Amino acid sequence: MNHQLLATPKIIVDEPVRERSAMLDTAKISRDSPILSRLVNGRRLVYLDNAATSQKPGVVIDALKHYYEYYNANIHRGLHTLSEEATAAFEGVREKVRNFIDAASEREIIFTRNATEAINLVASSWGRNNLKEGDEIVISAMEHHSNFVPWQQLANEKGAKLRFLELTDDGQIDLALAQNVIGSKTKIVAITQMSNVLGTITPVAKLAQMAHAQGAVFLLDGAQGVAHLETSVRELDVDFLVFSFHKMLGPTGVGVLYGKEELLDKMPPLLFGGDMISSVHRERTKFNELPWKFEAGTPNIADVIASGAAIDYLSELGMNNIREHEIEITSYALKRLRELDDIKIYGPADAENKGGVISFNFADIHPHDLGQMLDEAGVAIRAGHHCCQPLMHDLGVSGTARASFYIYNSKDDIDVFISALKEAKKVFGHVSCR
Ligand code: C6P
Repeated sequence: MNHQLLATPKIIVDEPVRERSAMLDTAKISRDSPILSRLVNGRRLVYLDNAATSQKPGVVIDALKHYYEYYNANIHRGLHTLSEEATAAFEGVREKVRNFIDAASEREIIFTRNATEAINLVASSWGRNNLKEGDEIVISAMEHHSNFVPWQQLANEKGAKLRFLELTDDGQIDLALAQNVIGSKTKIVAITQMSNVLGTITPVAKLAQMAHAQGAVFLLDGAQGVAHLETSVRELDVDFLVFSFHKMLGPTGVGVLYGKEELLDKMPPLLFGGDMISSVHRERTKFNELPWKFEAGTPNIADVIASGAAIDYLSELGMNNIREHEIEITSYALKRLRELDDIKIYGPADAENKGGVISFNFADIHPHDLGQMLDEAGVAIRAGHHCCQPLMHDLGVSGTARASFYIYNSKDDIDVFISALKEAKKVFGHVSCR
């Protein structure tokens, strides 16, 4: 075992210089997440890998600890105090989620392990029961593998066709071409709310309308979007929405499937066992009502409860303020990146059309090398194909470097990031001269 990895991280004593953005007090928000005051390779951590997962405020960590220390029990089962308290806290989060995404009923909120599991649930349960040979499934050319492979596999199994919404040169969904793709054979349109590579924010309401006009259902992959954009399932009129809490300040291991009640009602359960039944006989089983019909076995009680603390934290900041802050930070980062020579930035040019995600290649440095060099400067980014290999193929690259921002990032973080890029270029320039 590598004990170095387990060593207690050094904590910064001096408060880092952080500029307050117009919308959010990034200095205070940074102090709220203990991990953001650690050192990495002797430097202040500048965490720019938020599209992969977000850091957690103390209130979320405390909610986890409080559950285990004070009322740890299984839910929906016991009649004792601890079980009743745990059940109330768990079901209370379902109501918070309903309110956060503006769903009509708690019956429409199903807890899963992550967004991926939620998409697989729809593909397996709804898909297997509603698709036949010759039907069409429409996704876009920038989907994450989690919103790609389940549909590809379902299409193969059913003899259905997987079709694609193509992108314009600046990484937006080409709506003119979409008219030719979403047609009478389309049974489901499944699209990301925000690309995890290009940052593109998609025209969800318009696409949902186009799907409904053809009698198709619409699934929104909100894995990137829900953490950053105020999202109302009723305003957007989406049939399914999926997302993961770990990208929105919550713990890992909790995802959500929202589905319109009339659709969920008709779908068979995916997993069978405890909690998802209403009565069991030797020959037959009557399933539980929504949402528990889809939640077999003991759920991730502690992490769901802590996810409620994440919703409270985000709601207090205000989703509109979060969006405004991200536009400000992303505009600044785009401006500073464009000052560099040899940079290729992918996706929409304007921060108004994208979330806080910037993919780029720089000075012929392999994205993995760049990631390592930046790590030495304490800057965490992601490099690679970002689980979007078909998009990488379309872009003509094997991978990109990606910086992604959230509520605690400041312009000061961007300046450190840009300096680290300049330093990397100096080092790699020397290496290639040898
Ligand atoms: N993207 C990234 O670094 P899960 O793993 O189930 O929580 O989320 C899957 C997923 C689905 N859709 C989109 C658009 C996503 O970005 C992700 C996760 C991370 O880009 C991890 S690969």
